[in-house]
Amino acid sequence: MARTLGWIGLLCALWCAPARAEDGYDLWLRYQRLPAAQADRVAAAATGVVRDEDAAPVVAAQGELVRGLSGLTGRPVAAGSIGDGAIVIGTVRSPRIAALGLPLSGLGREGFVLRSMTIGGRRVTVIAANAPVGVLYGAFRLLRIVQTGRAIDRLAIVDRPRLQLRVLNHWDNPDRYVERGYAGQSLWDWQKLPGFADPRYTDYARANASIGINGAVLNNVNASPDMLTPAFLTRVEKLAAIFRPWGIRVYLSVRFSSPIEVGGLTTADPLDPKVAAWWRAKADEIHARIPDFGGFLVKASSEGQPGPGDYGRTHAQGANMLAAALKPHGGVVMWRAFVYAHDKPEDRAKQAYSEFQPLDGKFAGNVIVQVKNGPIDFQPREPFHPLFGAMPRTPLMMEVQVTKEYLGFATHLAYLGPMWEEALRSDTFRPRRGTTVADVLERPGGLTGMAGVANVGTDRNWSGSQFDQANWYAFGRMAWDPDARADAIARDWAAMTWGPGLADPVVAMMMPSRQAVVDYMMPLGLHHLFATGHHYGPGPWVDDLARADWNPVYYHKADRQGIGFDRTARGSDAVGQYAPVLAKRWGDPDTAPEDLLLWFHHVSWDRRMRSGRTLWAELVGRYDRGVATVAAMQRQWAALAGQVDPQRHGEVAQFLTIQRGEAQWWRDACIAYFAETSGRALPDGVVPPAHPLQWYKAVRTPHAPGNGR
Ligand code: GCV
Repeated sequence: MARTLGWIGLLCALWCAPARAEDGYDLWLRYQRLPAAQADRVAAAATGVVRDEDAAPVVAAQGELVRGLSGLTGRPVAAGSIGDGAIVIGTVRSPRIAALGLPLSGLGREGFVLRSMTIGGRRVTVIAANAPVGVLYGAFRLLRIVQTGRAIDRLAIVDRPRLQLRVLNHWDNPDRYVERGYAGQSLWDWQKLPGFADPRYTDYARANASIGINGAVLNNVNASPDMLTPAFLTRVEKLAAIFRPWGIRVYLSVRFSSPIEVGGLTTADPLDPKVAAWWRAKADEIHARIPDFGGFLVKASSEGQPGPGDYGRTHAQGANMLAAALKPHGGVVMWRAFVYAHDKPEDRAKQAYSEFQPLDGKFAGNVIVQVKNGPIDFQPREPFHPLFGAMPRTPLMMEVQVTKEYLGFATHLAYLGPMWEEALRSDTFRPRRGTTVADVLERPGGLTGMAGVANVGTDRNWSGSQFDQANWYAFGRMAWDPDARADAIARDWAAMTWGPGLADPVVAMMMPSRQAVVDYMMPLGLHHLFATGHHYGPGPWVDDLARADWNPVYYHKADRQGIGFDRTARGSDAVGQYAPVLAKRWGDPDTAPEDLLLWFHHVSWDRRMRSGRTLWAELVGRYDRGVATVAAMQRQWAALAGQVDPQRHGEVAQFLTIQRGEAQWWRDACIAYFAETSGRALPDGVVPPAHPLQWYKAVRTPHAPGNGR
């Protein structure tokens, strides 16, 4: 029997393994040849790609279809004329498309119709839109359908994005250092720009367009004023030109004090007419170079960044001044609500709400407030941010972190789709039950959007790991449709990235992976237990940092009696920032979800949990469950050897080994610390940490990347 299996394995290695080595550069756009029968079916329905318009996105759509379908069918699919199997693409400007009377009204610039139909007796597939970029999105949808093994002969798809601004925020510095980046250097090679147009810029834009991302903020929110100097703007102009055919606008993060640093003024007071005039002139200068420039992203009066607060002005006054400068050109301001100040004694989780909620309705029409998914800072699990639903007269966009600053960096496999789905589907109960965060983002009549802090860099695989590509992919898909399901997205990504036949086992690894990180790092609502600065590895004991709210002990408040942050009315009352139904539910430890228990409550170690275990036993059990899930992922991946190209398989296998070791490190360090703090013995049968607590406290990781600077 073992011998037979050995032969089958060998044959499979010879026949099933893809022919060429892969390094992940091609992302989910690999366009590898389909199995023969399927390739034949697609080839019959895709004989050529026909267009009669020259707009750059339509040309790009044709090129991508030719490239993709040729690869997938293994036969040359060329630009062609209308015949059986033609793919006819275009906008309503094309008489041929206009004559079809397709249901394009209400689809805006970016929506599309994808339909199998007959033109002049020929069976064709039509991709039609109101504007060229819609055609491009329709082309990528058709390719996705083919890549995931679905049929294309009876298509009747009408779609459009649900949010307007779907942007990647790059935290890239001018020297190419990426803050919280785990995938190499910044993609933007400022030294070689504008002379050298690295082909990678086009591939970046293609990848974004394939998932509907339509904006890129090129630089870090901790912004250098240099970005606004002509030397950089010439280079930004070049990138904008490369991205334009792919429907991507560029944006810049701006430093609020730039009028002083770059403009030579003595103030950046938003109410000073000279300051407003400087920003108007700067916006004019940028738009003269880049007519479709998207606008500014601003981190102000937060974590030491300058802002309107320096002059006693509000965030609305600061944002509106910039908005006025951009308005004549159609630009927008994305103003971040991630603010907290060291001189405020208020619970950090409350500060953004306290500062922004009273400003509801005070922002100009081309301002959108960018709110992180949770009230602290991209932790493995947070409740949704209380500002969602609490500013009904202000457009809000959600900011998520695609790069995994707090989820193990690039080496830990953690699919973030379920985390974002959890936030987007949260019921805000504002103004009424059933109003989810996704509904709040879609608020009609103003700007809408979602931003993701990018995880890409110069690594060949773009994201630092093969599986982190899935987070880039999922971000785009959820920004397009905030009600999209994480598992369906994972399935598409897995089929395109690893092959349709591997979707099931790969999705089975991905779906529990984020909860695994929660479990082995900070279960039951614990948060911010990270070692100092780089946020790599455990540091629940840290209590010596300058600001109270940078210290893990501030967040877990563990002592002999119990653990957790009391955010009820008896404590900081952060729970009071939510709708009354939620404040009541979450404010009672008996009705709060156990996954958020220690976020909102300080409870006894002996508290009886729903499992029947004490809190202490439950906590230890969760840590063990996290490690066990990683061990299971290792086994699942090992079973795919021979079905995945060796290079990518080997890379993932090695990363899983690292993750397994680090999950154990987290589990052991946290259990050792909480055992000592609580004075409790380990529950029966639990394997003790490998080392005493002092050993974990002494661990130093000077090589950990991505630290702020
Ligand atoms: C860009 C966290 C990160 C910082 C980041 C900040 C922000 O504090 O650790 O690196 O700064 O969030 O979102 O502005």
